[in-house]
Amino acid sequence: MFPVSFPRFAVLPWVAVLTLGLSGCGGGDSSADAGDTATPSVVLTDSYRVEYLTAETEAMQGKSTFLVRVTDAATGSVAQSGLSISLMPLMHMTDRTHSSPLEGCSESTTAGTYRCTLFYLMPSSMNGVAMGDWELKLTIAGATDEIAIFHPEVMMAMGDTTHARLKGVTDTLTDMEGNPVSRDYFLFRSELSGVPGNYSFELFVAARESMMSFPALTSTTVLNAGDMNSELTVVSVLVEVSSDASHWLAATEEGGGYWRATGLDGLSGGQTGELYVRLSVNGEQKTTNGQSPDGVNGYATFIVTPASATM
Ligand SMILES: [Cu+2]
Repeated sequence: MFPVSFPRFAVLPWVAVLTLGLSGCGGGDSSADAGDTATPSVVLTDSYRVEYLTAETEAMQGKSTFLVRVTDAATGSVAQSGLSISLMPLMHMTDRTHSSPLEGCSESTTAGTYRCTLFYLMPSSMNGVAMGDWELKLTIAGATDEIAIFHPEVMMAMGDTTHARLKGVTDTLTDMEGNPVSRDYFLFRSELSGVPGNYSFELFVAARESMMSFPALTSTTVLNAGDMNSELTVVSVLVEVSSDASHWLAATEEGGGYWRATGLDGLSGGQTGELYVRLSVNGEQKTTNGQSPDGVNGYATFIVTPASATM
């Protein structure tokens, strides 16, 4: 269930989190947040007024998108177009802080309003138990960078699968004690569209470099560049999708970590089904448990419910 594996602390965080949850953590500001808002909702920097707008999609485990409106700090009425805004998500937990995969921010069709897309690895709380606090740090580039920080409440994923994880077998990172641990690959549901007999499933795939870095997986990237123990020069990526775990369709690379398989059969509108996703990097098939592929560990399972057909 923990998306970020940390074997040495496999038990401790739960103890710590549970203790925190039972000792009145509900009095903190996280309990006051609504599902699709962030606190504060407006931040003033030296030059800008930055407003977190109601998310387009509820801030939830998995793919999430939010909008920020940037105006001038003095009047709050002049839209600030053409800015370069970078995003750094951080989750502060009792025992650690980690980041999350992201696409980033770009200006929307409304001048001065920017759309940011990220992929939350964990919710703020699970079944009423606090997990940690999310921080979204937006840095607006300029002569002097200006920073606005928001704290969204991130909901638990319910129903359809929003993301899954596969692990490297010989593809490893070195942990803080110098031991090799499987590299995690995170597969996020991005979009499911189409009609029965011809569905299209888009995924965003990210790789773990560290607790703070989850770059998009492309077929031409270098992971952990410069780290002699963990560096991996990616030369080939194969993402495959199936609705029966027997017939596989290769996904097309769309760029920026997005991969799309089209022509999927075996799903019906309005009915819950399953899609299976396989991932190979440089010829090594990733597995659910980091062991060699044995037939059942070789793919991730996504529960999906295609939209009902509309005429
Ligand atoms: Cu976390």
